[in-house]
Amino acid sequence: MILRHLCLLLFAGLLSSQSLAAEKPNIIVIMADDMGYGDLSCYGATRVKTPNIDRLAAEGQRFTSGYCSASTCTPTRYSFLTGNYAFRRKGTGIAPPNSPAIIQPGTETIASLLQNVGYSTAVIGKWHLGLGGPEGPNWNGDLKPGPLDIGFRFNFLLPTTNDRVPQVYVRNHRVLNLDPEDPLWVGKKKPSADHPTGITHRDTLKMDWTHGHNSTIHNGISRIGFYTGGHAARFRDEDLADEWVNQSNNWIEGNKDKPFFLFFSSHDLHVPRIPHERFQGKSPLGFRGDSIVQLDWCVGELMKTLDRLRLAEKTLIVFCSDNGPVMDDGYKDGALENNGDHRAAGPYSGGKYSVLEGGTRTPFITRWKGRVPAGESDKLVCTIDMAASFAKLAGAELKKEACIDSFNVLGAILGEKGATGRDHLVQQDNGRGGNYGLRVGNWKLQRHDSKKARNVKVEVHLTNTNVTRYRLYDLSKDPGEKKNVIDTHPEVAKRLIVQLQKVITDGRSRH
Ligand code: NG6
Ligand code: CA
Repeated sequence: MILRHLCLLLFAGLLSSQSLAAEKPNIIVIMADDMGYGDLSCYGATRVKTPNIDRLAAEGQRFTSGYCSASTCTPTRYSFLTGNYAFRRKGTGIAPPNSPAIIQPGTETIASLLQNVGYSTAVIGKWHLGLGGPEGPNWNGDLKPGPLDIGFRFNFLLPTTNDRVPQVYVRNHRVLNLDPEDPLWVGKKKPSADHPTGITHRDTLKMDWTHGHNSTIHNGISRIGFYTGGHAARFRDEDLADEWVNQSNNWIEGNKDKPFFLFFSSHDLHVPRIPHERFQGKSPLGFRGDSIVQLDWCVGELMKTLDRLRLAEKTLIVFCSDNGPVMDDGYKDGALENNGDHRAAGPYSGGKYSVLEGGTRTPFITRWKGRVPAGESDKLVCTIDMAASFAKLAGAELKKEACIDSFNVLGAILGEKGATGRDHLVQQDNGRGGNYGLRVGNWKLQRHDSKKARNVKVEVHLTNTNVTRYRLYDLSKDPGEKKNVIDTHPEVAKRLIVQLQKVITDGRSRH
């Protein structure tokens, strides 16, 4: 009898995230780039079909209040890895081609937390968090510090983002296939008067630019920044997705015998949107939609690998995005022209670069076969919370001074009954000094600090914040943030203004 009781207790304990013994499943985080809330068929898209991601959602939890922490790439990725809001640190805005490493060795990250408890850890895909010391990346030598110095055991990277130079892979500390006879140079200034650019050779481009993106040409596409050399190391844009999948499959296969953490960091659907030839024309939305189809294929391949290796029941997959959608982000790829009635941000307003919901409320799906029940969740969760949540899941010790804005929302991630999400979330647009959003329940406060937004009509003056401008929305009635209700709810506005300022001033939000 006592034994039966004990067994039952143990069993119940095992099924709850509160259990003392860590479960240590494999963890794969698939992060899409620039994907909006409405870009997947499981989130309501009708003009693009995403059967593989839909299957993930059908077999797991599909969140309706899943967020990334910023509406641009670098700050979201910084926050995802470190568990710290990016607005707390200078230099966390969109990183340029020659950016030094933004996350310093010694910083606790999601990868170091998991590595410390025996996980194999890898990042494959887009990095965009800088490489190298204060002088920037040493492209022809060791690219240190990089992911290997903050908790990853393997990296295979697109160093920045593919509209920025250079188009080379970085495997661990080195540019892959670099011929020392043909050194790689990357810089801000045109290297010679006759260096072909998107301006001088515009008529030769296979995809024209609309703004910026008119410096060095590679693969018929002009980019942000200049580079020369490294020809043997250069890749074709069309092959990126295949490479991420091949590298991931090999790595999973080689690490299947102990728990692993893979950050699969897709470049789809960031510009330049150049899907592989076999995906071109596969959606009626132009290359933007075709890139969604390509990403869906990648997810399907990863799922196949897990099934083949019988790992689906030992692996938690989280699918998320790094910021909301954008149509024209610098190239004429037909995104706008072919968009029709597709609503990339779903019912929300704004998108990439914005603190409106469309900027950060994004697809968020968790699947762990046999462990996470199928269903929909309205719990508030954010990419920044994965650090604390996975620490709990894997039995890693989370020190008070680490991951200071990351909350343990593991119960919500696992779809457990009665679990709660966050009770508030700060959203931001770019690095330090940008604009903010604060969601508390159904209330949404916008705080516009940037000069551009200062001529909005409504002002609430508080002594310590009298240069900022605020707006308030009730998301339960107005998900599109169209009707500013600050005048009719001044007491709510004041409460939220004080709460947001406290998160900023306190220097941390997990206490
Ligand atoms: C902007 C680029 C945009 C994109 C973005 C970063 C211009 C005019 N715009 O500065 O094309 O690269 O940075 O995107 O250059 S992110 O998703 O990586 O944050
Ligand atoms: Ca992005």
